[in-house]
Amino acid sequence: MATGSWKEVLSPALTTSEPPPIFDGTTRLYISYSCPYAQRVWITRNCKGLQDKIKLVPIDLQNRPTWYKEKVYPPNKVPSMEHDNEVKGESLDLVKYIDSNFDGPSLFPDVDIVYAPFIERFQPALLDVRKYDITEGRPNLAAWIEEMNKIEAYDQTRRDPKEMLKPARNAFWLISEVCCCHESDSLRSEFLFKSS
Ligand SMILES: N[C@@H](CCC(=O)N[C@@H](CS)C(=O)NCC(=O)O)C(=O)O
Repeated sequence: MATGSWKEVLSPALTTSEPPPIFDGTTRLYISYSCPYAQRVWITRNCKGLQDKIKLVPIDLQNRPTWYKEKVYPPNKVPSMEHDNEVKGESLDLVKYIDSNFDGPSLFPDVDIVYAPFIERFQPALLDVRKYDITEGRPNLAAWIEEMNKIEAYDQTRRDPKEMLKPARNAFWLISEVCCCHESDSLRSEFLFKSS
């Protein structure tokens, strides 16, 4: 796995600004800093040491530029990647595509790193909302998380855990509201208060 001790300077997420010069030969990875699907492709790029070959283009999903859907990726989701005059999507396909079409150490079959962005979000969210520690009684999982956190190519993509909590709280609140609408108090308590 390629490593490097330098920290990439990340540009602010694009909103309504002008689009980049699409199909000018630059390989661009369109991501959102908060998206775990995009993050797994971003980690792949870093693991293979492709920071100079694949340019990151961060998009603000809450205030998405119209050119992204119109000119880059009609499904309007991240991640997507512009390479060889084509734009491809779907995170797992992109992980495989980068692994087989670019230089750098091969990630397969050891692709645990694609799960890390999800654990990174579930762990603090469950701890915060349900006071549930997913690592308690699971030493293998705890060791796995510890190993993942040592990977610099991953570390560079991680966000402040506090940033992850707001969407998680909203999601739990939504579940709570849905259960209330269906007068399902027992379901609601199951979701929200079981372990608190
Ligand atoms: N199956 C897709 C999922 C990508 C996805 O859902 N991305 C979210 C952000 S995490 C997105 O772009 N959502 C925007 C939308 O659905 O409008 C993948 O693996 O790449």
